[in-house]
Amino acid sequence: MTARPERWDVFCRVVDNFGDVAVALRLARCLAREHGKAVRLFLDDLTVLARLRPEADPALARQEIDGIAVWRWDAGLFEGGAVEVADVVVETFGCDTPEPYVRAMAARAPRPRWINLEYLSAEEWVEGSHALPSPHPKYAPLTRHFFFPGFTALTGGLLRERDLLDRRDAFQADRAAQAAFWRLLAGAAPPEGALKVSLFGYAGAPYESLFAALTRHAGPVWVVAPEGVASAAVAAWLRGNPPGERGGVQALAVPFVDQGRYDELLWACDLNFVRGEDSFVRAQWAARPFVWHIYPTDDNAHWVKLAAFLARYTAGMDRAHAVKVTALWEAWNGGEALARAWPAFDAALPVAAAHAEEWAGRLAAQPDLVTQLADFVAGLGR
Ligand code: TRH
Repeated sequence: MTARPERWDVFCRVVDNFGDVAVALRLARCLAREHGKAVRLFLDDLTVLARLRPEADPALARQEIDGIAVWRWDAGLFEGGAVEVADVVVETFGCDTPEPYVRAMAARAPRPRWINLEYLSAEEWVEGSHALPSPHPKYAPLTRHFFFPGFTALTGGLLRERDLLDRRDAFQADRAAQAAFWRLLAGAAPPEGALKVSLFGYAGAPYESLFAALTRHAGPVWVVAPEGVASAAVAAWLRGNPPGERGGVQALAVPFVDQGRYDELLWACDLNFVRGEDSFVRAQWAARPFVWHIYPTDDNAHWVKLAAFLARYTAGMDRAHAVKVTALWEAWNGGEALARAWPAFDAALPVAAAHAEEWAGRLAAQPDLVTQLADFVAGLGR
């Protein structure tokens, strides 16, 4: 008789945008595919899932996507103990496991192991907080452990599918695959030798100023912006010009692509503007230069996080290059004109490309987040 797979329940509430679902889905998928877990993903907004995985149907209360059971987290779903508690429970980003479910967890023997997956930050305090237990105030000894993604050996690491880097390398070495990718996405291939740029960011970044700066690049430029804030900025900048082109820059607004294709877009470009959490990590795995638009918070805490990441990312660079990268990232996040920061950054792109490869290689030497999480949970015993 074969043992039944360990059952994991992952909870996710959409705060805004795509990142919450993107991370929860990636985590659930790796647990199922790579670690043989039976995973249920409870999600309060399936419309976001359907953007990332068009096969998802927001009208369905339950469906299977990528080997995961996806359950719509409707009000009242957990009342009366209607949902059986799993062996391991993961709440993402402090989304609060529903009270009736927590009560059932406390009553279950053996008690489920309980994880809160936190947001990614490069700040130093993360190492001290990673894996700390927190007994539930009402249902002790039910204990939740805080699991922090991160960039160092003393954190939980980063989400990375087992085959990701092999698929990236194969794609980046295959010109025919890239040409087919561009044909499908844009209906044409970029001009030979073009600087290929993907664009994904929040409102407030200096898009206009970036486009103006790109017109000063020595050679053709090809900008691709999936539907959203960035594609609207492309449309605004192109208004009144021949379709798709202005000042030597070909700029394309394309549909929002699914999560798998978005990786290919990052792999196919020479420079990626990314944001939030998940696209930020994917850009690092793409091993290409990137610019991060951090999720802005009202208390300005994002500047501290940005500085923490920049400090780690630029630590291995020569000083002059670190200054160029920092200046451009700060201008992008501050909504300032890029005219001053761009030329030096642009000229240093070949150096940045070598650094991006080296950085990705360094991160890849660490175990991925889901492997670390599965090991950590196994170590908690039963
Ligand atoms: O969408 P984001 O801004 O998400 C978030 C949320 O704002 C969240 O509340 C916040 O806390 C978190 O960031 C830090 O950015 P993110 O995290 O990069 O998620 C975007 C996802 O969308 C990512 O998986 C890539 C994917 N994507 C596609 O699949 N296709 C596309 O065309 C694009 C542009 C992105």
